[in-house]
Amino acid sequence: MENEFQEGKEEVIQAWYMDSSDEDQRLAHHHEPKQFVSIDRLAELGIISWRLNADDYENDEALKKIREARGYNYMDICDIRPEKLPNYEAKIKSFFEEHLHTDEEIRYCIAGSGYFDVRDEKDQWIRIAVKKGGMIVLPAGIYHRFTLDTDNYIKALRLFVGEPVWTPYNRPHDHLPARIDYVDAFINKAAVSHAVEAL
Ligand code: KMT
Repeated sequence: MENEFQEGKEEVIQAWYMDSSDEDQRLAHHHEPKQFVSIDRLAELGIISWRLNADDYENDEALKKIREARGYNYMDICDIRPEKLPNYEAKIKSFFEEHLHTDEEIRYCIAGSGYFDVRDEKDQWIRIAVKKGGMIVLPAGIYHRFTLDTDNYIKALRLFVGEPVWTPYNRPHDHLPARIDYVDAFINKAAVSHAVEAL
């Protein structure tokens, strides 16, 4: 399943290491020169992604297949733009607080675009730019945050297994079982594989 629906994915999902400037969070925050991060590296951090046909999300067999395989029975739409989202400024601020969830965060961008930032195994920020047609899964326990880009608009499907729980646990919440499991499954492994590559 993780290897299906990959064609053309790099057109809608791109990732790079962020610079540390405290300029507007909506800017790209590239290093100079740019330091792109491959989809394989994201997979090492437990991040899964697909490219789907966002013009047909209501009838799309590919989306159905993913939902069935991964048990994503719940789905709703969030429309994030200044004129649509109640409490826009407060919500944007809370999305950008570094946090984790005790379940996966599954988002499918059907219009607009946005940035999902995640921490790598060395605690560096990787910015994942997602555009229309990009679907990503951030694993339970990964520290992350979200921001709109300078277009100020994303429409995304939110999926979930069972009754949705959106609670953000702002960093630090290292004692939560979801965090401990994530560190065991991905952070320690990624750190070891990079140490071996460096030998
Ligand atoms: C979250 O939980 O951070 C969000 O839902 C961000 C917006 S998803 C496009």
